[in-house]
Amino acid sequence: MAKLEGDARASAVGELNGWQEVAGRDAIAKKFVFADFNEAFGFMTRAALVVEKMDHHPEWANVYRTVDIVLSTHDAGGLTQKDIALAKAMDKLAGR
Ligand code: H2B
Repeated sequence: MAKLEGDARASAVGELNGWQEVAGRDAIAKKFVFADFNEAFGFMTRAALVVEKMDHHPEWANVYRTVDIVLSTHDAGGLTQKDIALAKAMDKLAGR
């Protein structure tokens, strides 16, 4: 999968809600804050199934009711359409 560059990258990232560029690397990030741990971990569990099906994995960390997620395609060394697709799938799962 080819890295997103230039206009294609800008428009792909522009389609997303609340995902930010990560300083110093070619990646996007979003902090999800849920009502409580149960909601946060339920999201992670549902997302894990999607992630395995896509064979595309997040960098993520959970603290109580927050889940911090960074998406980048390691095999490509940067952002690809796979990251955009996973970001959209995660937003849908989280209802954002
Ligand atoms: N996830 C992410 N985020 N980037 C990758 O390059 C990647 C992955 N590669 N999940 C996949 C797995 C690859 O290593 C396996 C062998 O398909």
